[in-house]
Amino acid sequence: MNFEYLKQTDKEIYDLILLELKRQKQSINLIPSENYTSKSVLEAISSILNDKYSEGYPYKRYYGGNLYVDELEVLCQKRALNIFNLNPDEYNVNVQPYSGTPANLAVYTGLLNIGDTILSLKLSHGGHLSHGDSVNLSGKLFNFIHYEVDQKTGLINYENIEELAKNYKPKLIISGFTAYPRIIDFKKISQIAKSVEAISMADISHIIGLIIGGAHPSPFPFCDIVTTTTHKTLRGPRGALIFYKKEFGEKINKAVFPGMQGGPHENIIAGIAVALKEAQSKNFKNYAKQIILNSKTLAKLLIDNDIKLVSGGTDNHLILLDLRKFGPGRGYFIEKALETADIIVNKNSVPGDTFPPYYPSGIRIGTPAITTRGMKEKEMIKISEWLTKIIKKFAINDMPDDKEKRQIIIKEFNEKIKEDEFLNKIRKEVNDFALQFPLPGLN
Ligand code: DSN
Repeated sequence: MNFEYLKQTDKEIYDLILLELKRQKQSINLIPSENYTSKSVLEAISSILNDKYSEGYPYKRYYGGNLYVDELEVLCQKRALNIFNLNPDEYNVNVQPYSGTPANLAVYTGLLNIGDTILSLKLSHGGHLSHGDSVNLSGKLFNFIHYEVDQKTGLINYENIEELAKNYKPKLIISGFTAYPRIIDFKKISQIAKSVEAISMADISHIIGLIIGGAHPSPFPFCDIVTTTTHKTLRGPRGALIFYKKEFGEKINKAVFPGMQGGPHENIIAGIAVALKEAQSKNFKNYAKQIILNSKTLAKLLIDNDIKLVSGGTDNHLILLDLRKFGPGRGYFIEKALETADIIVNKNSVPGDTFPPYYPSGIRIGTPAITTRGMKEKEMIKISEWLTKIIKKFAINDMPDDKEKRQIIIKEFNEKIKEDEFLNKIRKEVNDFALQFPLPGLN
C-alpha cells in the first residue's frame, strides 16, 4: 500500500498516516490487545465493500444489490464456525458487531430484561469495561455483581463465583477477561452457571488466537454464548463476533440489527474472513505457541530482575506488573517514560489498587504484536533489560493523592522526560532493534 492518491488529494492525512507508520516501525509494541494485520487483511478492508449498504442478514436485506455481499457474509460465518469445529446445527455466529463492547451489549439487551442481574469480574481485577463497570452503559442498564481475584494469589476464585451465583441468582455469568494472565476454566464457570440456571457467556477477545492455536483451552462446547473481538490475537480488522447456541439465535440477531446497529461494515467482515482463513494455517499454530513462549520468558526475566508480577507469572499472552512496592499510582510515570523510549505499554490497575484507573499502580504488557514481527525468546532478554532499567529509574517518583498536586507533578514529569538523556539513549537502541523486525502489512 503506497497511498499515492491520498498523497495527492489530502497531504495532511497522508502525512499523519506516514508518521504513524514510522512510529509503529521503530517502536516496540507491548500492548497485549494490539497486533499487526497482514497485507491481505488490509486490502480486504480498504476495498469497495466499504461502499455497500446491507442492513439485515444474508438473503434478507433491506437494500438491493447484495448478491455478493450475501455470499461473503455466509463465507465469513462458515469460516468462524469451522475454525472452532462447531456443528452448525448446534452453534451459529453473528459476524456484524462493530466491536467488542457493542457485541457484549447486544448479548445483554437481546437475552435479558433491563435491570436483570449479571455476574462478572470486576474491572480493577482484570474484567472489562463492558462487563458492567458503572461508567459503561452495561453497568447503567443491568444489575452487575462482581467477583474478584484472590488478592494474595491473583487467581480467579471459583468458589467465590459459586457462592455469589447462589446468593444473587444471576441471569448471565461472564468469564473471559482483559487483564488476567492465567488460564481460565471455562468449563467450571459454565457448570456454575448451569447450576443456577444462568446463561454462560465467555468473552474471549484477548485469547481467541491462543485458543485457535491450541495454546489455551476452548470455551466450546461449555458456554452458551462466546463473544470476541477480531483485532487482538486473531490479527484481523477491528470488529467482533458473537457465537451462540442456536436457541438464542433470533434474540441475538435482532439485538445486533436492528437493536444496536445499522448497516454492517462488509469490508470489515471480508477482512475478518481473511484473518480466519490465515488463522487456520500451521504457521498460525506456531505463532500462538511462540506468543506464550515469549510471554513466559519475559515474565521470568522480569521476576529475576525483582519486578513483581500479579499472580507471580503468566500462562498466556499478557503480564501484569505490580509496581506498588515503589508506591501507589506509579503506572502513569512508567507508561510515559517507556513511551519516550519508544516502548509502548499501557498503565493498568492491579487487584486491590487504591489509585484510580488513570493513575493506576501497574503496567500491562503482552507479546502478540512483537511475536507477529518475528521476535523470539532471545529478543525478550533485551526487552526485559530496557523495561527493568526504566521502571527502576522512574517508578521512584512520588504520585500524590491530592488532585491539584498530581497535575503539577505530572506536568513537570512530562517536561523533564522529553530531555532525559538516559531515555533518549535507550530510544535509539530500541529504534535500531525494532527496525530489524518488519511489520507484515505496511512495509
Ligand atoms: N481495550 C481492550 C484491551 O486493551 O484490553 C479491551 O477493549
